[in-house]
Order: sequence, then C-alpha cells, then structure tokens
Amino acid sequence: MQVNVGDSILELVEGDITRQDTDAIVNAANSQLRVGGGVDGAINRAGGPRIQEEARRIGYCPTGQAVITTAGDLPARHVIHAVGPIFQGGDKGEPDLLASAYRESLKLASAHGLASVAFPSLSTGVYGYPVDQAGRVALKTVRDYLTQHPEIKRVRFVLFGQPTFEAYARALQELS
Ligand code: AR6
Repeated sequence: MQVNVGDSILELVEGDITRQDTDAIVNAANSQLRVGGGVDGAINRAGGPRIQEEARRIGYCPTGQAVITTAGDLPARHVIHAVGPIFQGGDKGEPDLLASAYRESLKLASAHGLASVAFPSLSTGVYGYPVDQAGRVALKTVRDYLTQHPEIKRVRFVLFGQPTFEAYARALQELS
C-alpha cells in the first residue's frame, strides 16, 4: 500500500526491517542505546557488533530524539536509532514525543543525504503504545515532513505482523 506525497512515496509493507535495502533503517532504541529485545535485538543480531560499538561511543539519546550509526552487515547503509516514549496513558506528552522521534530521524536522514528510510512501528512493542494511536501519529508526522522535504524520496513502514500492518493501513486511509 502506498501514497504519493509530492514527488515522494510513503508506503506500508508487512515484513522484517532488517532485510530492507533502504539508505537507512530506523531502530526502536532505548535512551541508553543498549541492545534490547524486539526490533532492536533483531537489528543488532543481523547487523553484527559494529552497530553496538558505535552506539556505545555515542552513549545516550533522550526520548524523542535520534542518533545515527553504521548498519554493519545489514543491506541498509545506516541505522538511525530513535527513542520513542514509553506509553503511560497518553497524557504525559507521548504523542509529541513519538512525533518527535519520527521527525528527528528524518532530519538525520536529510542531513546525511539519505533518500530512503524504513521505519518500524516505534513504541508499540515493549513500550506499550496502542498501535492505532501510534500509527496515526507516525503517518501524519512523516507525511508532513515529506511535504516540506522532497530530498527524502521514499519512506517505508515495515510492519511486523498483520494486525500492525492493518492498523497502519486504516490510519493511512483516514489520513489520505
Ligand atoms: N522488523 C520490523 N518490526 C519489528 C521487528 C522486525 N524485525 N521485530 C519486532 N518488530 P519494540 P518499542 C516490531 O518492542 O516498543 C527494546 O528492548 C514489534 O512487533 O521493538 O519502541 C529496545 O531496546 C513492534 O510492532 O520497540 C527498547 O528498550 C515494533 O517493532 C524498547 O524495546 C516495536 O516494538 C523499545 O520498545
């Protein structure tokens, strides 16, 4: 499923983010940048130790921000480590922090001249953000960024499992 945003493409696929050959893939990281479970564990397992070595040197990333490293042995060139919020009911600034994590990831991609970026569904696993709500925030934020930044040609959401894919598909239909 895909939509055009200006000359750029925003697309949804069901799959595994470690297999994407976009210029960057985004990791759902924690502030300590220490390898965890979920998509973080999968990226570090598939990409090898160089990713974590660089992340350790960076050391810390606040919630709502992002940092960039090598992608090690992965097909992508870079991993952007974005820290989404832990969901605490929704009235603790979570939507703004989630939007910020997406926006800051895209700003890093623009700054590094990267034209294609693959995102997982940030915060909707271990961090507990309800996927319907998170999908709306994610897609609106990315759509708005692409509207103003044509240098990013393609953003692909790589959704793990059919329920997550369908939640994002509904959110994209609402948005467009
Ligand atoms: N490809 C794409 N999506 C995936 C993959 C994969 N290979 N594996 C899991 N997902 P989570 P969070 C989905 O928990 O909620 C870690 O321990 C998953 O089904 O990875 O932001 C970090 O170190 C879900 O839809 O990230 C942090 O401590 C989505 O990715 C913490 O978890 C996000 O789930 C971050 O939690």
